[in-house]
Amino acid sequence: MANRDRSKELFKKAKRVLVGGVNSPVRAFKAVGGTPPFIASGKGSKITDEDGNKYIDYVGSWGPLILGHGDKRVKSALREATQRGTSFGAPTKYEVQIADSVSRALPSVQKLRFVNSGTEATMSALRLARGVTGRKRVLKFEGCYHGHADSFLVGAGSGVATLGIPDSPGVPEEIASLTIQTPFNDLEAASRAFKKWGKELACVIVEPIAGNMGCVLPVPGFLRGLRELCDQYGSLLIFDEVMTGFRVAWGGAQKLFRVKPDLTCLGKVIGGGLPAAAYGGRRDLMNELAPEGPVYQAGTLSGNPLAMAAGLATLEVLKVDGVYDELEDYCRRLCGGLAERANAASIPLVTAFKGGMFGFFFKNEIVRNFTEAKGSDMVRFANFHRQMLGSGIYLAPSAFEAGFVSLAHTKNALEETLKAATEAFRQLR
Ligand code: KE4
Repeated sequence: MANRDRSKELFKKAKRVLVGGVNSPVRAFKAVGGTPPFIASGKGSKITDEDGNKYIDYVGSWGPLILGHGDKRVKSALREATQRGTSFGAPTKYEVQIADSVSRALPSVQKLRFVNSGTEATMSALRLARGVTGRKRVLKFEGCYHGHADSFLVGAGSGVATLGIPDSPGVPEEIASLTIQTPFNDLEAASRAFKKWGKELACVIVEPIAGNMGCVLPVPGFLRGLRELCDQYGSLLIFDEVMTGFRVAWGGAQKLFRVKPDLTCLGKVIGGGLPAAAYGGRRDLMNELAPEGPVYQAGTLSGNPLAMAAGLATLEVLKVDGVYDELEDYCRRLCGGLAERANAASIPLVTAFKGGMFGFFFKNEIVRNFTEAKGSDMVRFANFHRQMLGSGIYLAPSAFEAGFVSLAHTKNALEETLKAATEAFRQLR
C-alpha cells in the first residue's frame, strides 16, 4: 500500500484552517473515504503526491488539463505573459484573440464575456436570460450541476415539474421556488413543465452531456426537443458547456448534436488550467449586458491576461484536425477495456464516453438520468476507486463525476490503467 504519511499530516493541518481541509468539497474524498493525496506536481498524464507516489490522472483538474500537466506550449505562453505583467483591469489584445477563437469555434457564440469561474458564467447567463425575457422561472434537470449560484442549488420538489426547494441552507425558498426541475433525458416531463410554466420560463439550462451525475449522454431527440419547446414558448435555451466546451469537440456538444442554443456557458479548458470561464451567444442578447445594455455583470479579474495566455495556447493545440478523434479513441479503448475486465470478473459495469470525457457505473443497464445513476453500486465504486488509487490510478473520487483524458495519455498509460483495473475487479468479486 502506498505510503501517504505526508498527505495525512498535511490533511490534518489543512483541516485546522481550511474547511474540510479543502477548497472544494469533492476534493475531500468523502464519497470514497481515505486521505486525499496532496499533489506536489504534474507532468504529462501523471501527478505526483507529497509522498512521491505517482498517479495516472483522470481528473485533470476537473477538465481543464486537456493537454496534460506542464504542457510546454502553455508554460511558455505563461512565461511570456508574466514578463508583461499579471493583471491590468483593462482591455488587452489577448482577450480579443481568444474571444475571436471561441466565437469561430462556436458560431452560436456571436459575442461573449469572460468571467472567472463556471459558476459566474451560468449565474450571469441566467440573469441575462431573466433580464431580456422579463421572466423569472428557470427549468433545469435533476443531476445537472451548473455551479453553486442560489438558483441552481435546488432539490427536486415532490413529483415532476414542481417548484424547486432549497438544496442547501442559505438558499431562500423564494429563489429556489423559481427553479423547476425535471429528469434529464425526459422530454415528456420537460414538455409538461412547459405546459404548466412555459410563459413564465426565462430559460432552460442544460448540460448537453451530463458530467455531474457521472457521464450521461443525451438520448436522441432530447436536446432538439428542448430547442423546439423553447422556441414554442419564447424561452431561451442555455447550454452549460463549462465541461463539454472544447472537451468533446472543437465546436462543443452543440456541434456534435447540431442543436443551436441561444446562450452558451464555457469554462475549464478555455482557461488552460488558470481561472477563466465565459458566457456568450446571440449578439442581440449579449448587447443587453452592461455597458451596452441594462443587465449588470462585472469582474475584477475577468479576462486576466495570464488565463487568456494559457487558454489561447491550449485552444491553438486543440484546433488541429484529429485531436478529438485521438482523445475519443483513448476513451473508447479505456471504456472497452474496463467493460471487458469487469465482465470477465462477472461485475456489472456500464460505460459512456464522448470526445475526451468518459464515465462508468457499477450497474447492468445504461444510465439515462440521475435516479438511475443513484441506483448504481456506490460501495463497489468506492472500493474500486481505492484499489485503483493504490495502484497509481487517480480517478474522480465520486461516482457522480466524469473522467477526463488528455493528449498526454499514452498507450502505456492505457495499458497501466487496464492492468490495474484487472486486479481491482478481481479484488471486488
Ligand atoms: P466552477 O464554478 O467550479 O468553475 O464551474 C461550475 C460548473 C458549471 N457547470 C458545469 C457543467 C460544471 O461541471 C461545473 C463544475 N464542475 C465541477 C466538477 N463536477 C468542478 C469540481 C468542483 O466542484 O470542485
